[in-house]
Amino acid sequence: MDHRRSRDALVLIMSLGVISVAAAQDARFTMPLDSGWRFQQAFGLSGVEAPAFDDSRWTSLDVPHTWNRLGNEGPERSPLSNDVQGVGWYRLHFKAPQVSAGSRYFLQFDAVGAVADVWLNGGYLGKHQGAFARFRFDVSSVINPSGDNLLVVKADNSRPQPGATTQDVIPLSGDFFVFGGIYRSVALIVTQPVHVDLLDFGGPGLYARILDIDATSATVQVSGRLVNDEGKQRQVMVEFAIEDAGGNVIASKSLKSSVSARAIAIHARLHVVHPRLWQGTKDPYLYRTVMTIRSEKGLVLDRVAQPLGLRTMKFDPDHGFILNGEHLQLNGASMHQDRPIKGWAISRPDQEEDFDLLRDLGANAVRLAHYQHDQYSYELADTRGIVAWAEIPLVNKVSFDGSPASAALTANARQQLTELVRQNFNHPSIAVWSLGNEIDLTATQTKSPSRPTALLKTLNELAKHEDSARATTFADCCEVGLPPQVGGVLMGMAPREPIVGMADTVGYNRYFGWYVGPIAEFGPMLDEAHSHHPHLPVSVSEYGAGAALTQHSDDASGGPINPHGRPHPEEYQNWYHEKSWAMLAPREYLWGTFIWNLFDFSSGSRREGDLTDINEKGLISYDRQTRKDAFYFYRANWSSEPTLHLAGRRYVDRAYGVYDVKAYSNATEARLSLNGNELGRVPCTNGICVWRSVHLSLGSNELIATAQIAGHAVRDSLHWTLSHSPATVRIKAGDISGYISKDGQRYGSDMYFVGGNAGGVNPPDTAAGNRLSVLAEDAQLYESFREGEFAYRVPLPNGYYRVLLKFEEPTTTVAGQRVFDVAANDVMRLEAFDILAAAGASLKGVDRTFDAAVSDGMLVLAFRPRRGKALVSALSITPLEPH
Ligand code: GCB
Repeated sequence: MDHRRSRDALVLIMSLGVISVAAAQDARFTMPLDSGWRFQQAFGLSGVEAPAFDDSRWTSLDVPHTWNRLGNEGPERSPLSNDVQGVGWYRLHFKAPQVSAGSRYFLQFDAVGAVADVWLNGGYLGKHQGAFARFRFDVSSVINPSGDNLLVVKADNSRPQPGATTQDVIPLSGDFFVFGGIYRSVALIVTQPVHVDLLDFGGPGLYARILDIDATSATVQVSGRLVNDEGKQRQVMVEFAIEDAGGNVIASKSLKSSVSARAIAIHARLHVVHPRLWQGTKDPYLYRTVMTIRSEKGLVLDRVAQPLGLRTMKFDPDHGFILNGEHLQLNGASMHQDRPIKGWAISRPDQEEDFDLLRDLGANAVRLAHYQHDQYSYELADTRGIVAWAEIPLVNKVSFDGSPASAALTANARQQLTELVRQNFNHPSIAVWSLGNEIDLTATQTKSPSRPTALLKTLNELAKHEDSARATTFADCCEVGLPPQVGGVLMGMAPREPIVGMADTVGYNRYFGWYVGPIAEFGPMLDEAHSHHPHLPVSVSEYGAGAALTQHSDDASGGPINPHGRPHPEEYQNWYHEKSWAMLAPREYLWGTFIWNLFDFSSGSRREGDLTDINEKGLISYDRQTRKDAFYFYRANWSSEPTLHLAGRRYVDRAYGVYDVKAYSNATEARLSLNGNELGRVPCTNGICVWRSVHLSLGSNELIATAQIAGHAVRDSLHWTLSHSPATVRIKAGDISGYISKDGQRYGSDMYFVGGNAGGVNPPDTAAGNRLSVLAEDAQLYESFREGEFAYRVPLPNGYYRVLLKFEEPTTTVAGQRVFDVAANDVMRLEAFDILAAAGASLKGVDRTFDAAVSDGMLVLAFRPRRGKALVSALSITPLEPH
């Protein structure tokens, strides 16, 4: 509590657990109800709300709490996991504070997942449907002001399906786990009979709209909702004030009011002279709007303060986001609200850490996905100058069968949108209200049509009605016209309703290079969408790729990735973001870009990378302990903090002896040394510095990068080991990961290739039961391949080598369709080779061996088609004499 408020505050004396009010004179106060709950996860209990119900054997705990636990332990689901979606009961006995007669009492829940039924002293208070918003009950007539009170909450996060308690509660689906329980705080708020409205969809009851700003003044329209619960007319004085960050009143207005009605709205216009603007991360300056209700005698009856940031935000279809009249490139990331073990029951320090990490990344925008986050997160966005995307959890679908949203679901979505807007109206950081995410998705994944437009239309109108000053948006998954593809499989296009253009702006969730389509199509797709809707401001609301901390690749472009499975080498995420950002950065028309995701997060349907129940597209691990390489790629591009990070640090035991070494840095140039030997200086472009063909030594290798950045000397180092002679090179062609053969030989992932395309006998996400296998002793060695016209340029010490090539014919059953030559350093070694003819059948392994001499440090193996495409599955190059 700060000095401004303390003079009006009640003094609470806590003794022996009884709270009494020493100076019961004025404003509201809040008594936390987070401690001392009893909990039981159970279906089918009855009579729990009755005071006589015996909960003595229930678990004692404090809230925030969730019974679910997901995604915290390694590749297998841990026995400690709890993914039960159902009912949990909470009971709390508490004593009300001693206050003056006639006081009003409100129970406040900051969020309960997902549907809450609440009883006080055996009386039913009501239901709240929706896992994310704050809600309150007026309990003045039910509370026992002097004795014991029993508060009972039934929390229900049943999986949404027809007939379920959650069937009309958004979200109906989503790639995140909806944790059950009282996962945010609970409080009792006590007010005088005349007070600022607390039952305005959980909102503060005080709302400030900026009508006009220029360099000399800002006009702010302040509206307060005043409630008189006394039952008789009351004369009061309402003061509206704007305070600067130092607590000085810089504008104010007092209005006399005679209140008889339950709730009336009172408005005033205030002027701020020479306003200091809220300027994003540059200067997130905050004023406060304060509403004070005084009695005729001048006593404070209630007081509410809200953040106020003076700024204008505009969206231009060609020039992106405009803050206070100036273009601002919004470099953003999305975040969920979960952590290992805690799930959604996160703390304020957790939220601060998340925002610290966002700022450390150099981001200036956040998408608080896919639902309303804790109030404190929006406050953090305000105070740190982060432009925020706020949204409701309308995700993936509006019904279970593809029909338009039901009346009940529409009502729930409207309620959740109203709560979002009212509760967060005053946060200057919020730029857009998002009406939903990928609600056109089901049409591409199933053949049922998606009919979201009626709901979108009503939500858009509602958002504009609630807040005419803010833009609306939504995150689109699949524009009509794009071939719907899932995991590389073309799906029948269901008749869909086009939704792009239904809100003021649009965000595209696009995963080129991951789920759908080649990465190079990302930029062109955006240009096409932009020219298709030339008047629509466009953002990229999601793009991202998975990265496992323990899975690695020698060259992330060497093989296809299975987006829905394992492995997900960390280096692929680096490659993906380097390529994606190169396309996004120059497109000035984009009003924002949001990486999916800043953190790994829990999702009950994922078995990917090296984890289970985790979506690992985060730039940072679920436990926030590890910033992945790609984090530093963005930091190098977005932050002015000196950044120098050697990539590939977790891939320690290396498959090959020669690599390009890469650092992410915002230096203009950087130096590298290997085991104390200087390797020279390279320029850093777009945040990337590369030292080509660095030869590792057998054993341990220490790489040290150094640079000067803005007068600071920076340094980063890592250790790689090479445990076999660099003269032995074994490559698994067309594979993004390495492989240990049945006879114990280590094959690195595909590397040193020039040209050709990676392929496999099975598309990467083929289900286990449908996989084709190759007839060979070590079938896996033959299942991937590189094909086309290509070469391998393998760096090797000079000498004589035996080259063993492994082949299989994946497609044709007719000899003569695929015929090619293989030359080693320009000497023809396999002439007019036909795999099918050599193997005698398709999908059958066949090997060829030849010797080759290396005299200038390089073995070039050229695969030249005569008919069809050349192909190879694996290469093993071993020295003929010891090295
Ligand atoms: C999306 C969804 C998001 C998912 C993400 C993914 O498009 O909007 O909720 O988590 O893709 O990782 O698949």
